[in-house]
Amino acid sequence: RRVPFLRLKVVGEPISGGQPKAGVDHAPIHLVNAGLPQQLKEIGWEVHFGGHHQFEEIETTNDPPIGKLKRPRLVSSVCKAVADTVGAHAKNGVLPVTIGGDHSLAMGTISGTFSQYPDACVIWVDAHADINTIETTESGNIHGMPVSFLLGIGTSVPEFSWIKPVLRPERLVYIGLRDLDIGEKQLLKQHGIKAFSMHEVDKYGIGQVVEKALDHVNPGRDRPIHLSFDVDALDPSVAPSTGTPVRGGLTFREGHYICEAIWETGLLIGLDIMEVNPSLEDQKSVEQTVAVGCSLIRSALGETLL
Ligand code: B3U
Ligand code: MN
Ligand code: MN
Repeated sequence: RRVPFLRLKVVGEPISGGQPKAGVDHAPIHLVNAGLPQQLKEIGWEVHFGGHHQFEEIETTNDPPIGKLKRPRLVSSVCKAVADTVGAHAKNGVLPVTIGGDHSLAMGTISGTFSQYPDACVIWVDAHADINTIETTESGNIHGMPVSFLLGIGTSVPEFSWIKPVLRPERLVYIGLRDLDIGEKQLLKQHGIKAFSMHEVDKYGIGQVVEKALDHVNPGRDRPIHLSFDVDALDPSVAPSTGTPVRGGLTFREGHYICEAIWETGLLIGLDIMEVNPSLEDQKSVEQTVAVGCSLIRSALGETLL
């Protein structure tokens, strides 16, 4: 079935609280200035750019760590606001496209889309599993943890109690993994979560990997799909300006193929492009990474190759 969306909303989220490096909060403005809204209009979308969220009202001066978690109240309140915005767009039949910001935002975007599509599945494209719990996190950076909150695993943190465990382990699949903490590997095994690491991408090729990933989370090709794409899944030679680059990643085409194949299902109901950081590396790298962010979004939204 085709998703009957005619419009989409680009939600720019200038947030960096889920990780330590400044600049990732400026990605939305760069993608918008690079012409993303116009590019999407040219491929037939009615684009409503929601503007850049302002989070001044959120108290950040007194935000001591909870356990190891850094900036927990800031991250939680921003994600809650994102969940409400994305949820409202989904409810209005508008496709929410969220430009991060860091990947902690997915707690908000996925909570938002699942409020409208509880039977959806998630395809998480990333070098990292982002599934640390308060027990397993070594860095305390919340962008390494959103999946555990969405699954409701690990000791719950009252500040994040608004996040409902909307995601079931069998409705989640990863593509592109290559940098996991020991605790994360155990969590993946323990919960039987399917992952296609770079090893599987090499072994089967990206076409087979996407097919197998869909067979796992979406065997009848009838569940709505939320695609959460961390640009660090791409090789650093393709997307250099990101906070935690890991060598040996997806090629330009492999990344775009994933987006095209999800579009072809006709089931896309939510899209995140996360972790572009325009203050890292030189200007050429920034322009390249911003351009890749834009083209991934266009591919996921049906830009035809021919
Ligand atoms: N697993 C590590 C590293 C990391 C996760 N996500 C990113 N980096 N971008 C952590 O901090 O939890
Ligand atoms: Mn990530
Ligand atoms: Mn990552």
